Formats: sequence, C-alpha cells, structure tokens
Amino acid sequence: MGKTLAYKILENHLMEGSLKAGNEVTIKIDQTLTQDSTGTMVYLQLEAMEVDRIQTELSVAYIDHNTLQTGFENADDHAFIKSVAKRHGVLFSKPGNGICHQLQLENFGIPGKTLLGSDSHTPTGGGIGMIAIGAGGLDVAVAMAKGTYSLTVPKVINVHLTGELKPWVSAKDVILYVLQQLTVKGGVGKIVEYTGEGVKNLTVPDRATITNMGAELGATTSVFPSDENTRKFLASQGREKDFVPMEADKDAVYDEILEVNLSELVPLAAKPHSPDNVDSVENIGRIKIDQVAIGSCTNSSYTDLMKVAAILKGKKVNENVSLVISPGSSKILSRLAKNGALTDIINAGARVIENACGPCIGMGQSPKSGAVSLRTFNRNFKGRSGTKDAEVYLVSPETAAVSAINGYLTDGRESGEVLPVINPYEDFQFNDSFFVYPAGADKNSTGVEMGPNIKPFPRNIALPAEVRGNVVLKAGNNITTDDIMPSDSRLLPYRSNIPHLSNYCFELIDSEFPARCRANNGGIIIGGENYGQGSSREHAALVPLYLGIKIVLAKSFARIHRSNLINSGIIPLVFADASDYEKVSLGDELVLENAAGQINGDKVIIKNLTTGESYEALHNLQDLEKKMIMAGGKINMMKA
Ligand code: MIC
Ligand code: SF4
Repeated sequence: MGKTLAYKILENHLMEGSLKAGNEVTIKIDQTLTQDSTGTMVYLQLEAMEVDRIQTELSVAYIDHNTLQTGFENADDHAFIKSVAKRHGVLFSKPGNGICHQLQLENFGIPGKTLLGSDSHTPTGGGIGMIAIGAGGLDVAVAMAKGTYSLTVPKVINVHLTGELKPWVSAKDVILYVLQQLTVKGGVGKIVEYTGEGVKNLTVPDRATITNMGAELGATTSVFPSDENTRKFLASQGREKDFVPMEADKDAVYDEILEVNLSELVPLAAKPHSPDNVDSVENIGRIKIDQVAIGSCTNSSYTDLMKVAAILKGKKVNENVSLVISPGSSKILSRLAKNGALTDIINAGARVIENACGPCIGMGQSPKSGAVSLRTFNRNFKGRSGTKDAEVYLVSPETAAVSAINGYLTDGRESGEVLPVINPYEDFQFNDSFFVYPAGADKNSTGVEMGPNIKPFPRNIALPAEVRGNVVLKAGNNITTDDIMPSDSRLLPYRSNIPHLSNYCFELIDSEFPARCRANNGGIIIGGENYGQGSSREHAALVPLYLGIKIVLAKSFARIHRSNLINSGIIPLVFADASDYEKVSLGDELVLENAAGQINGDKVIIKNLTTGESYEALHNLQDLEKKMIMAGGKINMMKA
C-alpha cells in the first residue's frame, strides 16, 4: 500500500510510537519559529526549563506582531526576546523584516523537514513540502529544549487538484472553496494533502496561501509535493541546494478525497464573521466598501503584490476607500521598489505600511464604525479588526485591488482586463540586514533583559482529589481564541502580563466573566462545538488558569487550544451526549469526584449538584496528556 507524503515525512522523523491515525507519537523537530506575541511566553518557559542550548537544527525568533510601540511594552518584549535568543542560540529577526511565515518560507523552508511554530499559520511551510505545525508556546519551548514534539497521528485528507485557474481567480479562491466544502472544523484531527495534475499550475507562493489558510479548517497541517516549481522558488531565493523532490506514492491511500477542478473556480469571498461563510463575489453583489487591506501571511507575497500593482497602475483608489498594503517581507518591498511596482502602488493612492502583521491582528488600521472592509487576510472573526461592528470580507488580492478602485466589491472578470503574467521566480537578492545571528552565543555570559511589563506566567497545582466549581460561562459553537483572549492594539502589548490581560478575558462575549471568576474562586466553562478555534495563543489557556478555571466541558475542541489547556493542567472534557449541553446552566455547581481515578479510565461522570443530574463525558487524553493533567500542567510534569 502506497504512502502519503505526510506520512513519509512523519516516518522520517518518528522517534516513538507507530504511525497510525489516532496513536500518540513523538517526532523529531528540525526547525522552530516563534513570533513576539506568543514568543515572550515561549522564552520565559524556555528559561524556566534551564536548558543550555537548543536541540533543533534551526530556531528563529521573529518580531512581527507587536511593532506599533505605542509605549515601552512592545519594545521591552522585543529586547527580552532578543536577549534570550542570544543566550540560547536562536536566530533573531528584527521588527520590519516581515511576517514570520513569509520569512521562514523565503529564507529557511526546506522540503521534507519538520517545523513547529508558536503561531497557528505555521502550516504555510507546507507550501514548500514541509510538515509545518502550529502549536502552543510551551510545546515550542519544549521542542527547542529537546528537539521533539508529541502529537496524535492525524488522518490524511486528499485534495485532488485538476485544471488551471482562470484569470482573476487565484490561490485564495482555492482555499476559500475548500473552506466552503469542509468548514472551520472539517480539518480537525487531519492533515490536508494536495495532489493531482493541477498542482504544477500553482507556484510556491500560491501553495503557501493555500496551506496557510488550512489553519482555518482546523487541520493539523497541509502539505504540497516538492517539485520543479519548488526548485525554481528555492533557486530564486539563492537556496537551490536545499531542494529535495518529494511526493506521495502513486497508490497512496487517503482517508477522504475532495476533488477540486481549478478551471471551474470563480472569485470567492468569506462573508462576516467566519472564514467558512463563503459565497461567490458575483452572488454577494456590488456592496459598497470603506476599506481594503492587502497583506498578512496569507496574501503578501511578491506575486500577490505585483498583481495588485498591475491592477492599480495608472488608476486611482476610489475616494470613499482607504487602501492599505503591508508587504510580507523586506525582500519583497525592496524588489517592488527596484522594479517600479511600488511607485504604481503609491501613485494610485495606497497607504503602504510596515512589513508586519499590522491590521490582520488589529494593530492599527481599524476601520470606521459599521464599515465594510475587504481584506486579503485569513480571519474575519467579529471584532478582530479592532472595530466591533465592522463587516470584514476575506478576498483575494486581485478582488481586493479592483474593488478598491471601484469602491464596491467587484468580480474582476467583469472588467475584461488582461492581467500581466508575473514571474514569481525573480532573483531575490540575498539580504540579511534584519537578521541577528546567534553565533558565539553563551548562556553564561549573556543576561536576560526583562522590562517591568514582563510578569511570571501562572502555574497550576497537581490534580486534587475532586474538582469542583460553578459554571462561570456557557458559550456557543466555534468560540475563537480571539473571543477568549482578545488581541487588539490595546491588549497585544500585554502578552507578557497575564494579570493585566485577565481583566479582558471573554470581553466581547461576556464582560462580567473576570469578575464572576473572582467571585466564585474560578470555576468551569461550558462550550459548544469546536471550542477554541483560531489562534495558537496559549494566553487563551493561561488567562483562564490565572482566573481559576479548572475544567472546560464542551461538545468538541479545536486541536491547538485543547493542547494548550492540557499543558496548563485545565481538563478538556467532551459531552458524551451532546444534548446534555442544554441541561447545564450558568451558576450550576459541578463536580468531578475521584478525579485521578476517573481520568485514568476512558469516561468520567460530571455531577451537577444544583440539578441533581449526571453527565457522561470523554477526556480523550493520550497517556502523556494524562500525566500532564495529573501533574497540573506540562512544566510541572517535566520538573517531576
Ligand atoms: C493570529 O493570527 O491570530 C495570531 C495573532 O497570529 C495568532 C498568534 C497569537 O495570538 O499571538 C495565531 O494565529 O496563532
Ligand atoms: Fe500575523 Fe495575521 Fe498571519 Fe497571524 S494571521 S501570523 S496576525 S499576519
């Protein structure tokens, strides 16, 4: 029986366990990446582990999320990360260099290698044939310290591509189509592997757009084969030596197959407020728009921005629209400057901002009240733009640019305009001015720079004999980590200050939540389906831990958030009968008796002391995860 590409790469890295869907395995991690907003926690945790030198082939610390520096807080975080990076042999990427995923792809991505990143869009690396997985910060710290990562082996879905994209249809439309078919929870517990004749018609940046937004499917990762296009991409970055051809066996067997004919796709958009709320631009119609934002780790590549420049050339952005562009990397911006495309962009009236995440994570450029904002980003969760009542649509760069000129959502095919063919494999001159190399790092001679905003992270206690608490929140389906721990320009500077963040936990859903936790000495959260989707931020577990949350009892969980809860010693339980969800109310007192004994079995019983009922729940914990819950979190387990 032939092998999938995903399993081939996992097999090459297997250290413990056997590669069968559902099994717990430990794999070798070749590379890690962190970004600043999750990175401060990662490096605090790495320091707490007292390791001498990291065990990966390459670890990079990027600064790309918090670069506004409206006060000393961001700058303190940057200095802290830089100092720890130096101590431990981690390559440091200065603010302004660009977005971590774009930079990792350009500078360090190698087909067949594994990458673990403290950011949910780490699977961008799948575009170059890597197994690239997003994880909570603590998992990345451990991967740096030990060079390994443990995970439950995912199933593999095959997206079989045929045909070729038509003009004005792009890679973004491919992934929006896949999201429409599979939904935001369709990828949970799965790897999405792309194969078929259509693959050769997609460039590496196209593939990276698709694997990047596989995160929105809830998938563990997504992967493309490494072929001639991959070789050309690596050559354009001056790294042809890193090329390794890789593909699935011809007779590989997949758990599910989705057929996608690229020739049949049309321009699509994800409507407010979910990336899977997809319809065609034509069906949505000519809605009036106020803002267009082009950039983010999904759509800020050289080819994306060259297409945008070609559409804007000689035109003027509509008087009612603010067009803002954040390039993916310094290399891309420098190339656009050299070939004149930047002039076309500026002359059309676009606002070019720093090479960083920027508006994608609400760091500036919040739209006006009630605005319609078209964004080439990957998430349009309510409030994420920084404006609670904004209506955010996710679109391709082509759709974004043509709409910015017209002032309304536009299907570019209407224009009849022929877009120029862009060579994605231009020679990108090597420039490492933004990188600080760790060579000569010495743990004993380099200190850690810790400003006043950096506070210790909370630690849990070992599992008590019984876990008891009142229901302090009853949430609906698809709760995002942005809902749990919002991150806009007000809050992002406090990512290393859990006590401060705790005042804003669940702010958009229930502003009484922090006070209720304090009054009840913590408690239990009830969730719906896909609880904790979205970002990898472990703050969505650490802040609830700080507020005393002991259990989250939900209908189902998103992968990274579930791991973050376990790493923090918070018990994630799933209703065995989803209809029991209806029976629990805010304020009910719940108890898990004989906690350790029950966790060691498969099922647990939760008693509702207020109503007298009992509910059966599944913990689905692997052996290692049980140990973490018993110890009160991963760090406690490691110390023991
Ligand atoms: C995001 O896109 O939500 C983020 C900000 O990049 C997060 C990480 C974070 O919250 O710091 C992610 O995707 O993991
Ligand atoms: Fe940055 Fe946005 Fe990408 Fe997250 S999704 S890494 S905030 S650009």
